[in-house]
Amino acid sequence: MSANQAPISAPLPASNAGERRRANAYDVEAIRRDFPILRELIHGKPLVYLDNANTTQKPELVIEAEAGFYRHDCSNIHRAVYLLGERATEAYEGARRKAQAFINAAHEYEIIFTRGTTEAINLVASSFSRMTLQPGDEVLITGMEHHSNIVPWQLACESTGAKLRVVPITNEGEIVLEDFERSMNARTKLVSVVHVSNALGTINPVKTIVEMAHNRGIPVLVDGAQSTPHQPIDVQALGCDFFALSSHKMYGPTGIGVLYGRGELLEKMPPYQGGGDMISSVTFEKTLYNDLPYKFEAGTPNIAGTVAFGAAIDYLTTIGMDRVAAHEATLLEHARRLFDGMKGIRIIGAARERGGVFSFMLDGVHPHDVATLLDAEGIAVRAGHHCAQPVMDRFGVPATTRASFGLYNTTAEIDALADGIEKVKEMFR
Ligand code: C6P
Repeated sequence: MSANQAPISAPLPASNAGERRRANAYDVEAIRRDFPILRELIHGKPLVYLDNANTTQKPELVIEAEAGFYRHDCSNIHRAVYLLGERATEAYEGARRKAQAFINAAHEYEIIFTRGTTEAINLVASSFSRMTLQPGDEVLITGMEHHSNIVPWQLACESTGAKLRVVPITNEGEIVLEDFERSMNARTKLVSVVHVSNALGTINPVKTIVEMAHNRGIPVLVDGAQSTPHQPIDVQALGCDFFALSSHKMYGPTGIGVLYGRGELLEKMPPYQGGGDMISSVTFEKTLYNDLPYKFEAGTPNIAGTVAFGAAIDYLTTIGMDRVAAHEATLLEHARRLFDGMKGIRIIGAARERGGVFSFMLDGVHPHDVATLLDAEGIAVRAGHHCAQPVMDRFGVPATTRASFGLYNTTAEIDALADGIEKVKEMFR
């Protein structure tokens, strides 16, 4: 134990964790013991980590899976005939099957590994657009998108002459479905919409949006960066054509994520990048491309990260996403009771359906000062525009302070946040 760590009982071995979860009700203290960083002291105080929308902390078994790959199985994939190569390939492809099961994709080949949500959206914006968009066509997004679901479409529109169209959001931070319906027309070639807003917490009715778009024959991409870590995802039930997610928001490593795509669309789409592994044969005259999913996975990927992402999926599956969702709903309810009606605070975003994201402004205090003062209390929250500048513009603020919850947070930590906010208010009185 380092000098920066608070003494707590040792984590149970990973092999016991599953048994423990199945046997017991949601045991947040046992879950916390799986995360070594939660024993860190920050400025001498216990860490209260409330920046889960930004990235999540990693359980011991994910850290061990990544280290274990390098210790025992390190080799490149899909090309070595020796045993290590076989083990590495099996571990990598095993993670693909885990991701497939986790989001209930119909086929393994519909899971494309990318660096994360951003690259997954860029892949579609680049490849699907080259195949589809003509001058005058439209791509439809909403006013609450992350920059990762805006800029790739601006680039695609610039290179094809298509137009980006935006469905506005209300003062509550919701989209009005009738506006959505009205914004689609014969030129709309793709709808790309965030499932859960990282800046407002709004949960969008993506199943309904998919139905509305499909009635007009328009495919739909769902940005699932902020939904996948918090609720069960079933891409077949949602009916979407593409779904993007990031491992690092799901208690897995950075630099790995997934683009789910419906097989028949992926089959038709041209490659995104060229290089090793995405080919079946190359001559100077002509290259034939590999089958799915490899057609979209050029070059040596983040193998160890992918294997550890598989371990993170196992971890979430063992706990159960429905139980994660139920736990986080109690956190949200607790936070609502504390913050709704608190003096001197303005909550940005009041959607009826929302996840565990609290964006707020304190009267007369800059969000960065709020976050810095909370850090002195050991509380980690994010301040800034959250890569959603159009949302900030919509609400007339330059930035917000944002607390976002994860599966290991407790109501006591939300109380600590409320106490911290009171202290900040006191200092600026
Ligand atoms: N939002 C946040 O603090 P990447 O970086 O590719 O893993 O995820 C990008 C992304 C895409 N869509 C949404 C809705 C997101 O929230 C994010 C990442 C982080 O809110 C970092 S800006």
